[in-house]
Amino acid sequence: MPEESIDHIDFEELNRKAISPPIATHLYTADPSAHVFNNKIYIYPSHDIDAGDAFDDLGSHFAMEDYHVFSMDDISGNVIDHGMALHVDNVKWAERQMWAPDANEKNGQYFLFFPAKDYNGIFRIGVAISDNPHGPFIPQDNPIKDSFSIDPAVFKDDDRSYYMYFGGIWGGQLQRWRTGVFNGDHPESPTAFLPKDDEPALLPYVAKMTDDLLQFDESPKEVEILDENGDLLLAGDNDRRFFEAAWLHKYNGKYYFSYSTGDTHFICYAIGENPYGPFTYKGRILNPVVGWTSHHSICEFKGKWYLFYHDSSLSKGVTHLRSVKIAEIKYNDDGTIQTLEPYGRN
Ligand code: FUB
Repeated sequence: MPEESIDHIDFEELNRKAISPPIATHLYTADPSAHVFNNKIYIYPSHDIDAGDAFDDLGSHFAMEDYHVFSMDDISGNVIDHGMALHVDNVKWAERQMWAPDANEKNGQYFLFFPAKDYNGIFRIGVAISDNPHGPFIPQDNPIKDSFSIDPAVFKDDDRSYYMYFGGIWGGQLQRWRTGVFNGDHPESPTAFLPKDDEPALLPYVAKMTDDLLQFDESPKEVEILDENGDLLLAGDNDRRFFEAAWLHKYNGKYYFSYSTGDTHFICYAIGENPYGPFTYKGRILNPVVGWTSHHSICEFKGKWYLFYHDSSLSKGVTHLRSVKIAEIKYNDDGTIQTLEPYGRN
C-alpha cells in the first residue's frame, strides 16, 4: 500500500478542529503508554526521528533509537521531559528500531518493556530497570526468553499479577511466527504468511510475567477476539481485526482489550471477563488520525478516564514524525465507550 496522500489536507483547519493539541512540540513522540505512579502521570512514548529511511510497509522508516519519559502533575499541567531514559546503543542484544514501549512498577522498582530488532533482524522484547519512574533504565543483557513481535503492554491486575500483551502484524512480524519458529522467507514482504481473508485473523498474545517481571511465567497464549456471534474475527475483517498496539485496562470489573486495526486506522476495543479473554468486539474508541499509524493507551486519573494517542498533525502528515495527544473518554451506562472523532471540535 502506498503512503496515503496528504496533499488535500488543510492543516490549519485540521488543527483548529482537533480535540487536543500535541503535549510536546520540542521532539516527535508516539505510541504513548500512560500510567499513574506516585500521583503523577508518566508517559512512556516512542521517540520519533527522521533517520532518512524510505517509507515501506515493513515500517523501516520507524528507525527510533532511544526513549524519553514524560511526566505531568495534572492532566492539563506542564509536561516534563526527563531526558533520555534508554538508548539502543546501551542494549547489548538490540540493533535498531526501538518501537512502542510500556512500563510498570513493582516494589518500588520501575520496569521499561520495549521491542527492538536484534542483530538477526528479528523483533524481540526487552526489559530495563530503574529506581525512578523516569529512568534512566538499565537494560537486561538478553531479551525476554521466547519473546517475539512488538508493542508490549503490561497490565497489573488487582491481585498483583502482571500480564504482558503483545504482537503486531506486517512490520511487527507476528505472521512470521505462525509455526512457532521465525520464518524469514520473503523478508521484503509485510503480508507473506498472513491468513487468507476468510480465515481467522492472527491474534495478539498474552503471558503472565514472573515475579521479578523479567521473563514470561508461561508460554504466551493467543488472545481471542470474537464477534457478536462468538466467532473469531476474520483476517479480511480489516475494520475490526487486530493489527498492533495492544492495551488492557479494567473498568467496573470488566477487562477491556483495545488495539489498532492498522491499515484501516481505528482504535477498537473488546470486553472480557478475565485477563486471558476471550474478548468480544464492542466498537471503536478513536476514528482515524492523520498519519498511517494509530496507537494508544487508556488510564484513569483523579476519577476520569483518558485516551493517550498520537497523530502526525505537527509534522503536517509525515507518517513517522508523530505527536502524543490526550483526550478524555466517556463510558456509557452499559460499559461501552463513546467513539472519539479526533478532529470533531466545532
Ligand atoms: O512506532 C512504531 C510502530 O508504529 C509501533 O510499534 C506501532 O504500534 C505503530 O504505532
